[in-house]
Amino acid sequence: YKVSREGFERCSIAQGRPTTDSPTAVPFQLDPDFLTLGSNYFIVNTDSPLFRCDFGLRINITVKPDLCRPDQQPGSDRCSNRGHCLSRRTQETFYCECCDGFMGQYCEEMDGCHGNPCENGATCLDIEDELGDGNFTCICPPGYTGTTCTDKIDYCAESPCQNGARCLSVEYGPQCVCLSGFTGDLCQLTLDPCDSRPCQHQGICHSNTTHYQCECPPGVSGQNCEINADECASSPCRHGVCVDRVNGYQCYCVPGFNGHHCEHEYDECLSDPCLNNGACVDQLNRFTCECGEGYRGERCEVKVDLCASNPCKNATACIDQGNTVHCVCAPGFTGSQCEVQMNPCQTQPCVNGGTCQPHGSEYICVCMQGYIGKDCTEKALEAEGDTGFYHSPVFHEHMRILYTVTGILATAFVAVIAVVMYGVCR
Ligand SMILES: [Ca+2]
Ligand SMILES: [Ca+2]
Repeated sequence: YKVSREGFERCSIAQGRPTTDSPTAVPFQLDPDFLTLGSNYFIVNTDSPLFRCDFGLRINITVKPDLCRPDQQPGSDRCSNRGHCLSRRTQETFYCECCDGFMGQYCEEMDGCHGNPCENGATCLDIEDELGDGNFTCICPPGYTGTTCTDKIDYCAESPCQNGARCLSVEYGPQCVCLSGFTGDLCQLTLDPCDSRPCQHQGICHSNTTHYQCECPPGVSGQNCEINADECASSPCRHGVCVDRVNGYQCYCVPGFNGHHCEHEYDECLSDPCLNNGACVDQLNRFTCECGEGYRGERCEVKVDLCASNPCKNATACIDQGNTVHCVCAPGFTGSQCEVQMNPCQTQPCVNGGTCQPHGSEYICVCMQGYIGKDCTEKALEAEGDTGFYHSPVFHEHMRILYTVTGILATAFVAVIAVVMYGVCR
């Protein structure tokens, strides 16, 4: 049965068509009408359990076209008898594999380039012709000519170089070696001696056909203005590096100096860099600050606590006023650091001829006769008058209390008597 590919793979003849009346005939024969180009699938059908198709009674016949001879010449030789007609499993047709020296689909053409007839690296091209002759053409590399490129071309044969130049025939053409004063590919041009710009340092070139002369700018000399006078020779830069120019020089100052000759020392204090009233001192390429008491740092920017070292000796408070310290002294002391103990008698507190005697931070007045009180300001009572004795302030204080108490008691006594008398008389 001729079946479809699907039927072939499933071993089914359901869609098949019978190919012969006797499927078990040996040898198995197929009518060519059943075969078409490409794959043809067949299954042998039989009722015998020994010949089931799963035992391998399936046939796949591939039909390939024969491309080994022209269609219009069915009786002609395959591959013109100059090659083999063959096909490989993966190829879909039969084709010609030509013998050496032949080419074309049917090997009908002689390969004119067989054996590589072109020389000197030339490229060979076969010429197709009906006669099948081995004709070819060579494409020569530069510098070669002839049928097989064997001849070297002489580019100097026609003397292309002018003005007495020597000619060299090289790969791509003539090469001319010009005599002095000429230029161009063929030395056909006259050379201007100024074309090579011989004058240096902006010198101006003047020429006739063979000679030139340079007109040099100020500061340079020599035939080609090549000598640049050294204007730095006199060391004009006082604090800097001198660089020679044409007809001049330039000074590059070291840090801290300016001016055309680096003669000015720059004042780094101009910007007032020191803080907190620090004094600026101009130096070479820098400044220093002399800070007042109470500040430090490169720019006097750091505050120092002036009270930290306890400068005040006998004080109740220390006040940091920036550059100075103010000490608030305890009573009895003076001086900028309260270091001086005051004399309590300095103010002469004892009056009426009294004598002052220091007693620590206090004083005691020794009064003249007839005076009492801390500062001898009170007059003594008459009763005590001419005893010629003087009392200390403490004694006077006791006496005053005694008098006061006595007075109060006397007044109370008189009042009691008066009350009693008043009651009795009623
Ligand atoms: Ca110079
Ligand atoms: Ca300076």
